[in-house]
Amino acid sequence: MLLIGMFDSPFVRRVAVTMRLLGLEFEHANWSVGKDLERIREYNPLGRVPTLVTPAGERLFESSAILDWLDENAGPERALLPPSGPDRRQALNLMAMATGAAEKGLMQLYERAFRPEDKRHPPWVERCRLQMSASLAAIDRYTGERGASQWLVGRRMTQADITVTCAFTFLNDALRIAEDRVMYESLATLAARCESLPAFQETREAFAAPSG
Ligand SMILES: N[C@@H](CCC(=O)N[C@@H](CS)C(=O)NCC(=O)O)C(=O)O
Repeated sequence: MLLIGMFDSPFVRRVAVTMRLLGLEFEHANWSVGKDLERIREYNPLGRVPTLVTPAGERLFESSAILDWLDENAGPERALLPPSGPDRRQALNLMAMATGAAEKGLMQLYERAFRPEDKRHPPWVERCRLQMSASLAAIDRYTGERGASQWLVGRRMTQADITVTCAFTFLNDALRIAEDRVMYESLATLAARCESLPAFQETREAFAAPSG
């Protein structure tokens, strides 16, 4: 199996952590969306990561589609997303807020990485920052109400914990939201607990801004 994309991407990382937790071996193509775009495009016409090449040679795009395939192969007992009902809906909502916050963070970073200074639009960056912060605050509130020593959904770690942690760590690294950390205390506690586990430590990579 080949996983394409750097672990400083929260989308690539949530796939890598999931594969580690499921005990799946994979080769890692540590390619940057900046300098390795053409190589990535040979596998994915959109030039995006993560892209996964399965043992059968299928190419899978989009982290959610890759996670869906990994869960299907893991079987119902080991799948990381709850199978149905309120737990599944809650996990999907938390994951949508976390990936949405990460996307809004990326848009702020791409404004700097890919646009010349005179083409940047501060109101757009501010809008993204607000959306990102509101989403993180909602996850933090939920985590606090649930109790930061618990998993986010049910009684074991699920994809919600993995995705929320990968998004939070990425945003802390890339945008220094740690300055606001007091706003996200419960979320930070949960993320620190996850980050101490081997599957997270083995896939930790400091953020490197892409250059266009
Ligand atoms: N919705 C996608 C988002 C993936 C994504 O935005 N990946 C970034 C890296 S963090 C990327 O490939 N950026 C290059 C581009 O979109 O041009 C997913 O979940 O896989």
